Amino acid sequence: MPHPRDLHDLAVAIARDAGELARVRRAEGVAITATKSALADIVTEADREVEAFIRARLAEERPLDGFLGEESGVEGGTSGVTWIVDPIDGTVNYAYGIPAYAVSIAAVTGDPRPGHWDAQAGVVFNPASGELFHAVRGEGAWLGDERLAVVPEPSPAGALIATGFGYNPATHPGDIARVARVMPIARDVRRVGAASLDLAFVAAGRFDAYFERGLQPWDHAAGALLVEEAGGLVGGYDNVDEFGRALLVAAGPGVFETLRDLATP
Ligand code: LIP
Repeated sequence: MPHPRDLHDLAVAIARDAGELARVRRAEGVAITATKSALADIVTEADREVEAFIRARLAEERPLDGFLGEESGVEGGTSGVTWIVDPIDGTVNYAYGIPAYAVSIAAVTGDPRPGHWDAQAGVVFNPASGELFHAVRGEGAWLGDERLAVVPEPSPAGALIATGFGYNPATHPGDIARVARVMPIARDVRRVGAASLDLAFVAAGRFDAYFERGLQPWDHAAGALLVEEAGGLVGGYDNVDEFGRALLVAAGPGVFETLRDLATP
């Protein structure tokens, strides 16, 4: 089994190059090429091109590894390592030209399902800001060379809490009701539009917490490792709503359980 740092170093190198490709394509102009689960669930040609770029680089460097990507699906491997990739997380932001999108790459071992895998390395890179968040299991979470730490306990003013909403309009009433239940412990809420950046911001102490239902493995695989390596807690996967959407809660230890309880169901 490879050393997690070797997986990390490969993920960082690929994320930087993939992010630059995404940035260049954004500057050239982005065309929406298809919709997926709902009209609002879009995919651009850049999503597909960037994922193909990442997949090819990983196959070249580590041909026996598995792969799970948002745009091209799953391919099993024999090495015990699976790469979980969102080529452009925050696709709607990307399409609108909002500089809040990220390349998210995680290397996991074991069962490649949320709550079951063992994340070994993760990278979340926002090419618009140049911020590269990264972590190796057991070696902390970092923004560049800066060590990250979650907010251990929210201030008396309340927690700054990020969340998100699904693409299916039928889920929105329940999502809004969930935010209303959480508001009594919040000083304010934020909606970035990219789960990987929400999680990176929790790790960096920019948010006290984040929660969202309906995320895909590639949305959170890397960001969840950042939060855990920054001293935070991530959970909720076993809590599934009537639409089959699992809950994800990421927070510092001082607010995690309270938020998880308020965000359920
Ligand atoms: C997005 C997430 C975001 C969520 C959106 C969507 P995508 O991922 O990052 O947090 O609210 O519904 O799932 O589609 O941009 O890769």
